[in-house]
Amino acid sequence: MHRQRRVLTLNPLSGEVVAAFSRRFIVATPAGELACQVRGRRLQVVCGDRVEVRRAGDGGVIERVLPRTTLLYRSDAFRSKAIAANASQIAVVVAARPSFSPELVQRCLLAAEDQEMASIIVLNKADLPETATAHARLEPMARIGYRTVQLSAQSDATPLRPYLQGHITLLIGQSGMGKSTLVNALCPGAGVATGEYSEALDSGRHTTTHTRLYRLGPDTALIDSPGLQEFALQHLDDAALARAFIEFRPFLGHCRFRDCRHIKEPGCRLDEAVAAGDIDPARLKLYQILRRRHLDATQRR
Ligand SMILES: Nc1nc2c(ncn2[C@@H]2O[C@H](COP(=O)(O)OP(=O)(O)O)[C@@H](O)[C@H]2O)c(=O)[nH]1
Ligand SMILES: [Mg+2]
Ligand SMILES: [Zn+2]
Repeated sequence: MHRQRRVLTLNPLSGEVVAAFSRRFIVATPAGELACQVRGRRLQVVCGDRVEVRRAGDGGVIERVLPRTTLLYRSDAFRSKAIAANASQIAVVVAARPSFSPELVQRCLLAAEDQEMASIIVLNKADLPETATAHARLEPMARIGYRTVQLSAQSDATPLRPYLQGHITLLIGQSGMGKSTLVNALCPGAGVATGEYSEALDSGRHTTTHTRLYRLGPDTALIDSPGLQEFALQHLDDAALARAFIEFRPFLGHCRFRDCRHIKEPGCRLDEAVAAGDIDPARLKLYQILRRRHLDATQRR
């Protein structure tokens, strides 16, 4: 007798990676959250990825990553690491205490511009008396057009809500600035651990150890990420780096030399724009510093 073999042909589940540990992931699917591993070594999966999952036991195996709209990288001289996929916006979180690095803020903004993501700066801990000074340190970025929202996540995070609607927003910044506190305020039930920061060291402790996505609505989400101490842009080549300075864009391609490096060559349009007051000299300086570091790193490799 011919017995028909029953083949289990379950369609793969599609889902969204809501938490990324080193090689383990949590994927939100229509059937609930699944603990997943990745098939093979080659497939790169990050928080925010939309994936196809095959069920395996209680959990699942990520078989495929769907095309990404954005992928934000951080890198140092030696390697690049993806932080989050499909985020449409970054919110760089800063505060008067611990002190923040305006250069690090700018590096985050540059990385976001490279991916054509929207950006917003959140000045948290507005209850602290030194907030006015912190605000003044953000002035150069505000002048270029970056929006700043000042609030106190501990008492009221609602001023940020209108900026989040319809976006997948990656919260990014140094430790201790209040990213996780913001998530808790905006996403009741998230229950993220937050950390004390050390007055002595003037820095935050790394309470957030992995990247995690929190849904606020069908098309709105927040991604919390561990604190950054460093944010290199080694993965951007010279041209991409220059374009990431949004206020340079109208001038690019108009220098006397086609291959102008914008480091004091005659007829450099960026130099002229600085002289005319259209570009902040500190921003051109930053470009030159980042470009040089990139060069050094490439030569080391
Ligand atoms: N004064 C004040 N402290 C805050 C505020 N928001 C967060 N904090 C504190 O800052 C510290 C670091 O917060 P956390 O959310 O863990 O920062 P993260 O490292 O950026 O995620 C914690 O002790 C928070 O209680 C605020 O609006 N005002
Ligand atoms: Mg945190
Ligand atoms: Zn030039």
